[in-house]
Amino acid sequence: MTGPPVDAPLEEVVSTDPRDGRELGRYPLHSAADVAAAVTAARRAASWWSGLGYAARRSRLDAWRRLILRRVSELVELISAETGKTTADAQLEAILVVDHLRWAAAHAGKVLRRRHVRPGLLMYNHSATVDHHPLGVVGVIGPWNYPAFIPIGPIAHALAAGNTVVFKPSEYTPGVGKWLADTLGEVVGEQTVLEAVFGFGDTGAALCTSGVDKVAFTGSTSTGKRVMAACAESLTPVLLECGGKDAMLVDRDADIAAAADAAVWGGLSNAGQTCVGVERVYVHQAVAERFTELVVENAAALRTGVGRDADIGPMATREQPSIVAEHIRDALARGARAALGGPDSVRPSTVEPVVLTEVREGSLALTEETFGPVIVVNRVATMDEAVAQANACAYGLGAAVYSRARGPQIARKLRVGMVSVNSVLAFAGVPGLPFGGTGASGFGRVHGPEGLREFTRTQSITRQRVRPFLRPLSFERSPRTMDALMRLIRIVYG
Ligand code: TXE
Repeated sequence: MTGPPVDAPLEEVVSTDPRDGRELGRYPLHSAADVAAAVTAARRAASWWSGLGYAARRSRLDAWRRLILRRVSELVELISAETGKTTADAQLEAILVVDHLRWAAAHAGKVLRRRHVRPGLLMYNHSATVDHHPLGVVGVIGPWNYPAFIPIGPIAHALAAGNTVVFKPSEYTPGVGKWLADTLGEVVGEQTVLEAVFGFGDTGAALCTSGVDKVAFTGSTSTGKRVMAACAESLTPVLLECGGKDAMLVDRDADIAAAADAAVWGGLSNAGQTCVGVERVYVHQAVAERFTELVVENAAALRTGVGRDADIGPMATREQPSIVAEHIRDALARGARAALGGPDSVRPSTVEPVVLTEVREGSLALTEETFGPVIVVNRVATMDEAVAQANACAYGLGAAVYSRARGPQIARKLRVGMVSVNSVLAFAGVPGLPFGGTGASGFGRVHGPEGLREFTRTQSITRQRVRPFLRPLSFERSPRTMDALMRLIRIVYG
């Protein structure tokens, strides 16, 4: 569980700017009783919201999107202030927010509408339909690295599917959480369909046991396990997005300059604090030297700092630099080489780019999420070796493959939820694509049709249209009936 960002009195969450330590705002620390009250209110609003239907919800969510766009500079400024990320990174985040919100609102009706299913031979006399009902109230627990983009996935999809949401933003980014809830409140005035609750781990834990109908969590794997354990008590379903250790694979026929550019951006943008950021690169030995040179050259040219002209901003939390430093020290102690930077690159709030090569198996930089501007570049003899090494990791979130001839072929061998071929992170920008991982990266999907269905209860209904000729579902069935059915099945399916 994380501690307060500053030495705050316990009844408040204090948000500060990692660039200069300036206080940005104070938010009430919500107790378990406050969370329960928010969930009760959300449950009242849920029947009204689900009763509106897809078209009316869509028009309200579209109005929210337009409001966000009108005031997008506010959102960008707030994201930058609470996370320290550069304006360009915050703008990209805001663009993704709007795009995913638009998609969820536009597609919920199509994806979730009643579907007819062929009844099959045995039940030929029935009609069969599938409905997707909203669950009711969804609890969303958000992280600090993308305080708007990550939670908007479950929030937009849950709302579009007809649920209401109680959202606990990270204690580092309560202001963004409040801004999202307030702006939606401005366009949906009748009832509160998105309520923000503030606090640390205890508030998140209270949300898990508050009686919500599902919890969508993004954060560390260790906290994800605690969330799942808390939800197990009441069989509350969970969706867990628990981070990654994403690999990029670079084949000998790849566009090396493009791959190096992508590795540097994918690994270092947002100061490396991206769950689908590039943390490890496996590059074919035939091109490894050239690739590594370019990565080092490109990374060395970036400006790190707290100023507005920086390419890499400060780390978003006080804890993160020490985790990054530990991973660098551990890799070097086990025999890795620092091709750029090293332990001295880690300052109290900023971390300059670090490129490590020849990192040995078992090093923390290969097994644990570093979540900092550190790129591991290891060479491999074949792409099969690259795939094996990429897969030899507990995490399985995303990956990237650079290859002119064999990109998708290599991608399909990776045990991850998403892959970008000849680009990085592109899958996160396609709203129709489900987003999520496997293994220690969690399970469940946000975005795309799967992301909408996550927040629904599937109900199957059969309706008998005519009385059957044979009646297998009755004690009145005779041995002759069953024999006739057996014969029929053999003829048709045999
Ligand atoms: O996350 P936590 P932290 C990874 C990253 C980072 C590490 C630690 O590697 O170094 O996690 O970050 C709430 N019940 N990622 O400690 O604790 C908490 O208040 C319910 C990856 O900041 O997992 C916050 O809102 N909720 C990741 C949220 O969980 C609880 C993004 C996440 O916090 C809780 C963030 C509890 N018992 C960190 N304890 C990504 N992949 O995007 C805490 N929380």
